[in-house]
Amino acid sequence: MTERFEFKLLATDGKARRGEVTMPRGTIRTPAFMPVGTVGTVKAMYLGQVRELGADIILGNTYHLMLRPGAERVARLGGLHEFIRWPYPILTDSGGFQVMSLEGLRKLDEQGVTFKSHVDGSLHHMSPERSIEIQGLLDSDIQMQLDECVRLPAEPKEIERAMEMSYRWAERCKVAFGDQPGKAMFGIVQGGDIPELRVRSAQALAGLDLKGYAIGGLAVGEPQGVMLDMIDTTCPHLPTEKPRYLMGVGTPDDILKSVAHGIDMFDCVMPTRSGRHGLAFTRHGRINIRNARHAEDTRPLDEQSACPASRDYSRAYLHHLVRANESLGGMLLTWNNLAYYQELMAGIRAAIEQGRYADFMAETQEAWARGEA
Ligand code: PRF
Repeated sequence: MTERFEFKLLATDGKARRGEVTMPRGTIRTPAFMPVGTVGTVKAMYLGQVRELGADIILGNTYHLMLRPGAERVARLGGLHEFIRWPYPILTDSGGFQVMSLEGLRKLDEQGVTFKSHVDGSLHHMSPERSIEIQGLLDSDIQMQLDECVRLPAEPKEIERAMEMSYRWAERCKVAFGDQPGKAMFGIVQGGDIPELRVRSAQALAGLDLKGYAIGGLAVGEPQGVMLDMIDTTCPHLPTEKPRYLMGVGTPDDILKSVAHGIDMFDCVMPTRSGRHGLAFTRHGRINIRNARHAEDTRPLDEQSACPASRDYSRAYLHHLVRANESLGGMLLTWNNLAYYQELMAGIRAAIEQGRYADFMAETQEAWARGEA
């Protein structure tokens, strides 16, 4: 296994890229989907299953883990990988986005973010340096800079202020991270829905020569077309030879299209969270299993799937479990959804290798639209 964090482009097809991140804890095949494990668990899944489905990396959250069980405690327990029994790469988000997403008292200025814990109401401060320190205590393999994500729509002045401060925080995070050859710290492009700000953010961050770049501040209320336009505006100003991560995206359709615009990495709570709420993603589109029309449907979600959750249980049973609020309902739907997301990513990677990404996209979208029954 390699000692250094490295990214190799293996193939391209239009703007779509097939690549590989290698690092001491493992290889990440890109385009990659990272299941979200906010508090040290991919909810309702055994990590062994998550691995078997094809996940090369999972995501953890600085904000949640610093509050409970605490970063220093995780470090004393041997680090996050040992604690949760996932020996493969982990990416951690820096915390600012989660603080701002949660209700309650929070304040953000040049120093960082001050917030009240959702666990016990205690007051906390997180600077860019402390965010990196926490991510280090967790022993995270890919650490994210602290940034400020502005919800859209927003005033241009506000978007500009947040983007510029995020850049200054990137500089501070880079210094705090220092030189760690086997790990990476990614910068995060901000700039809302304003092309000129996106370009400035990307160019400035590219100048820091970081090991990877995320595009943040998207999928926060704007139409999908605006998101894809912002990706198109941003990517030409990021170094070709570094991975590009679109944060918090998205639906299978968002992913399919964003890959076509040059994105390499994704994370989203969609397959896990909506699974727990009764929404199944399949090759034939979405199925809301709570719907009464499934009550006596003996067909599985997808009889051709290799995943037992998709293949072996009737829709009627899944409907019953979800309606009865049984944990197994959320477990089986999450399993189905993560299986589908990873199958989609494998299909995407194969199609780019074969130079048939446009056809793959069209076929995949047709199958979703056709549905069945
Ligand atoms: N910044 C950070 N995490 C994020 C986002 C961001 O802009 C988003 C936006 N979609 C999701 N997660 N740090």
